[in-house]
Amino acid sequence: MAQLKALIFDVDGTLADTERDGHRVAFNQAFAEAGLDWYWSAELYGDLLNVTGGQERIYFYVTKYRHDIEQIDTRIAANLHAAKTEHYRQLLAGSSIPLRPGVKRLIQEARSQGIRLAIATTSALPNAIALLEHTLDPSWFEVIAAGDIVAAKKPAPDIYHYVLQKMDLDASECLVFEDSFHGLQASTQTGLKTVVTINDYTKHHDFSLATLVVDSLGEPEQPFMVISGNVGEKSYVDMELIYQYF
Ligand code: XBP
Ligand code: MG
Repeated sequence: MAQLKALIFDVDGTLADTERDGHRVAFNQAFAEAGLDWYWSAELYGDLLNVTGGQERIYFYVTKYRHDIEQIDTRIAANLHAAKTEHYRQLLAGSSIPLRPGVKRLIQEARSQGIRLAIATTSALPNAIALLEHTLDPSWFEVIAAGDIVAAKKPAPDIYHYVLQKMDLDASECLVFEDSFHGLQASTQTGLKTVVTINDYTKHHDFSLATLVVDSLGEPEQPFMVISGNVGEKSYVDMELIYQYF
């Protein structure tokens, strides 16, 4: 059996619940600022999350929901997305969105054991960095693979291939943390074992390919709920539980 060498984390929905109260809000601020009457409700945003990448999501919205607009100019979409990124960064600076339960504890435990860390996200790099700056420390992560660094975003496996190549590791030496079907497709197509922490937007997704599915990583005082997988007597994800899968 391979030895565990690294943990690879998705960002949005996995490290923190950034979608509904972060990205969505920032998109709406950018639309209002541009004088557009577009508004993405929390419910509508659930459908828009079927497309990964902020700019791609703008195109998807126009195509699916705005039959009054023939098509959106690529420059306008890029400007809207750039404005949204700025709003998102300000939002994180003002009212930082907390990490999900257990994330910091597990990352600190992994670091103390010399386990290497990386990020694999479809979010734009400045957004990923902003969250890490406000919650953890970007320097803890050997590779921060984000946004357009690869040609195809999740569910394509490209971002995970990129991380493995940069770290010079084999898929069998790593464990991934994801929160969505798209993310799980990307990681499992790369041959990576994956722990899924569900959230309100993803709890109905198909996670049958995951190694373990829980409602959060949990804390000693805040046990997780197991959706699928074998955790023995454990009530939160720690390195001891992770080694049971290696
Ligand atoms: C989540 C996403 C991203 C964000 C918005 O990515 O799908 O598109 O919603 O990001 P992940 P940008 O879960 O892989 O981190 O606006 O920066 O593209
Ligand atoms: Mg995610």
